[in-house]
Amino acid sequence: MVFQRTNLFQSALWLVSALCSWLVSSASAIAGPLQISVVDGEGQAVEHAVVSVEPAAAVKLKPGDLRGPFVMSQRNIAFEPFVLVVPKGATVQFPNMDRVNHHVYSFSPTNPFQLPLYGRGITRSVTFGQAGTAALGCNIHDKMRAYIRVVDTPYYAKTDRSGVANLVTLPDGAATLRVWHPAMMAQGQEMSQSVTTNRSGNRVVVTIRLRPARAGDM
Ligand SMILES: [Cu+2]
Repeated sequence: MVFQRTNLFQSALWLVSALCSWLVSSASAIAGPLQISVVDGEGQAVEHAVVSVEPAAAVKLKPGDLRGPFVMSQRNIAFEPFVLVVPKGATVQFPNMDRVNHHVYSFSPTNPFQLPLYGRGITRSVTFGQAGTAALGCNIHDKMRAYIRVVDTPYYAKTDRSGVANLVTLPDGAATLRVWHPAMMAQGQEMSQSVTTNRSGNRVVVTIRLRPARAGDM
């Protein structure tokens, strides 16, 4: 009899805790999609812009956010992709798909590193523990350029050829939207503005100023 009573008590306790967690999860509602269009001074779509959203209520990156894979390949004597965005703490793989050797480096204050000469089929990796931007180069091939943007939020995306980036799930409420582009004429090549996310979704158009393109820049 005593055993049964304990059982009943435990079931009641479980019900109460389930109810509590349901209440908590419905309080921090998930907002609808946020679509960000990035254009330049002439209204032209800007590709390769990284957009990231930092909710007003601070969000911590979870182990699942760092799962990846995050890959910066070397193929046809070029980095691929040109811009990679990863969450802080992510490990990026650098596979060499070329017949020639590469020596990948970044001298940026954010996560400086060097991967001494390595050849076809070999993958090296680097963990990016600091938010910011790493400009990549190769000691052998001067033309090889790419960027790794490290963000301190799980909510990020990159603009496509039509200058559009979509963030599908966001916490509801006020947030800071950051836009970064390697050629942006602004301190740290980034700008920020306030946005509000809500269930019905939102669209934001961001205009940025780009420095004039030089051969080999992009
Ligand atoms: Cu190289």
